[in-house]
Amino acid sequence: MVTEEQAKFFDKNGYLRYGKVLEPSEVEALIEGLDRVVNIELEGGDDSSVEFSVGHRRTIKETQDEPRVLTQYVNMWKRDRDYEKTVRHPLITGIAKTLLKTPEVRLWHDHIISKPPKDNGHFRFHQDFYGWPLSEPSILSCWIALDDATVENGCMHVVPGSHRDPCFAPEAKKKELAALAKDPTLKTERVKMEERHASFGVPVELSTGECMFHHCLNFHATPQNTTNRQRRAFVIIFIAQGVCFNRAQASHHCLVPIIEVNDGEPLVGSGFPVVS
Ligand SMILES: O=C(O)CCC(=O)C(=O)O
Repeated sequence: MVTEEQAKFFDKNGYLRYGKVLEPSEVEALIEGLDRVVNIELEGGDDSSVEFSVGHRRTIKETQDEPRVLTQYVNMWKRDRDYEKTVRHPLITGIAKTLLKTPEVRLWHDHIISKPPKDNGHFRFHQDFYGWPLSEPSILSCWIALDDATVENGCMHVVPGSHRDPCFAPEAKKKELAALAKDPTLKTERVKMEERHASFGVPVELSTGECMFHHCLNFHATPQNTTNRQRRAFVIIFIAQGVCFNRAQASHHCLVPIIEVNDGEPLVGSGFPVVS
């Protein structure tokens, strides 16, 4: 499933280019499910859960005001059986448990992230953790290519080891926020990283059906898709046992309204199922 060497690589570098996890027929089923959801969204959308409207256009405009940095469809597992099967995929969840060193993994959320030709931009370096209302960085993402992902069409670029760099750790972030509140022009290491082009990172090219994992404190970015092909990925975010709701870190996150536990309590509930 995952070798000791792969687990060590992940610990040291904060990412792992794993390889094939889905068969072509499984990818095809996911693409069909996505097309169906996109059509529903373009015909007015499904508002049966708050996050379904997030991250994408619900109308096709003749001229786009601004290219979207990325196009997103959150919690596909609630909308399509094949996606639900994929978030519980034994190989994927088994690797996630090993890399997170946890007896069980819970789903934080999944999403399709796509860079459609002619409507996408450069997604700058960031660490996922600080965008989520969660208590500790025992979280990882599995990024599955639904199209061949290359440098030209905006594959993932990672900064190896950045997840262990004390400059970018939660304690440093707190101090930095306080310093930036006093002087918003401060050029901290984080600000410098955020301003770098994706090419600063290591590209992780993948073929359709292959995946990579990244730690939630690992800096990553994706460049613009400069081709005429789609670049679609299905991303599953797993949390280790015991991660709690931490509202203050990202109080406006789209999933906050469906969190049923109190602030500070372990995140549980039907919206965040244990998947292995
Ligand atoms: O797929 C992309 O373009 C960005 C993905 C990303 O930032 C993530 O999965 O955390």
